[in-house]
Amino acid sequence: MNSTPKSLRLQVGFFGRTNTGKSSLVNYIAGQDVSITASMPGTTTDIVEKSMELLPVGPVVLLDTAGIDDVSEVGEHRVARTKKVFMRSDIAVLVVEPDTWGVFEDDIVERAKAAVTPLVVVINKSDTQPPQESVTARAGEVSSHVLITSAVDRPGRILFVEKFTNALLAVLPDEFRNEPTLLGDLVPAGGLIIFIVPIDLQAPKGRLILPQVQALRDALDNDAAVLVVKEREYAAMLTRLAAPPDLVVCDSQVVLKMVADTPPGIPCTTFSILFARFKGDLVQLAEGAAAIDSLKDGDTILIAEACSHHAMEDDIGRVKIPRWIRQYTGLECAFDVSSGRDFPDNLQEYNLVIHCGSCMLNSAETRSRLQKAKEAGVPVVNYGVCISAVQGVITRTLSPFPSVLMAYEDALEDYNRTEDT
Ligand SMILES: Nc1nc2c(ncn2[C@@H]2O[C@H](COP(=O)(O)OP(=O)(O)OP(=O)(O)O)[C@@H](O)[C@H]2O)c(=O)[nH]1
Ligand SMILES: [Mg+2]
Repeated sequence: MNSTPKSLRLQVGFFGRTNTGKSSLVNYIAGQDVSITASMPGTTTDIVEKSMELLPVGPVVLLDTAGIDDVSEVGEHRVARTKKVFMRSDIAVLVVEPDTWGVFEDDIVERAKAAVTPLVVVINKSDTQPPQESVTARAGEVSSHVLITSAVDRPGRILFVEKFTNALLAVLPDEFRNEPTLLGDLVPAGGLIIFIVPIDLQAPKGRLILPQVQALRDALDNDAAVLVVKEREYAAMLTRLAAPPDLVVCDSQVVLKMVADTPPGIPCTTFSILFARFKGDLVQLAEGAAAIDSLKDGDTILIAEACSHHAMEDDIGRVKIPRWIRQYTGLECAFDVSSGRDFPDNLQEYNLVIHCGSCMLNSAETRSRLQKAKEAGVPVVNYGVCISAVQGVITRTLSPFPSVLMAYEDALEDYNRTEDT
């Protein structure tokens, strides 16, 4: 991530009067305190930048600015500096209070128009009062993307970040509109990736499986090199390299060995996680993985297979995953299995759905199943992400995707909180 040059990162500027909550909003989106906030107007005196990965938009820089209504002596300099940030912003976010829209807001709108910078309006502090009609009306006139929020509403954060990201996606300038890639964005051009591919009895004769071939192709399309190795030779191979690899990717079944053999600091993940991200499902699946930690004795888990197959001895879905869940949680849960085209209608009766890698389903079908689970309020995880979780290495395998990791950790906290209450 850090090797993405700043100019390739989408720059999102936050503008508005002093005290509207620009800094609070930047912190809210970043999920951490990067900018100082205070009830006193004029708190932010210089530009504060936060680089982060905001999926599925990609790498972004959030730019927190000083309020443009600062009339103090030094205020003039600050205002001048804020106006400069305007020139740098690819997208401008105008932060307003529920009851205030005046010349300063209009001024920002004019600047955005003049610079042909897309504008998103955030009406903040909605916990203090509902937005006035005049404010929502004016906001709606100047932007088709108006979000109402409260930067102090912690439980509402994930939903807001999703809405905010969708707004950014909707107004994203073309040059930032990347085709989704499997892994090309995770390594610099000329980088080295190691694939750890177990060749066991289940491996097809004489070839690699399609996801591995697709990942290989994606690496080549992005001018990276790939070294393919079995898990047994991996550690020895690492010692032969002059520099550490930029990324290591393994089959979920050997994730524990990969993490054990990979020195900290080298980003590593699994094919399953790469594909879940590629299809746009990773955040929901990571949140589903967090639910494993709050399972209780007697909970019922649905193992959902997309294709009907003969269960093999030591079958991953029917045997291994239930065993790992038992070992990881120390609980006795009940497992139901559904297979084939039909996804049960009684999802709300389950405490967790563990879905197969859905190699037989297209993205639309996978997404509709995930949506169904979301509507039923049931956490859902797939085999690959689940394996990382029950092997206790998920924070490592999600580390190449900071915003996903954040969503996972937030979900863990949320589950803990609901348990406490
Ligand atoms: N109730 C409520 N308070 C908020 C909200 N957002 C921010 N605040 C509070 O409003 C005050 C100002 O927030 P800041 O984030 O510092 O505002 P700012 O726009 O960055 O202000 P300047 O840096 O001075 O321009 C702080 O006391 C925040 O805690 C919100 O959604 N609801
Ligand atoms: Mg501020």
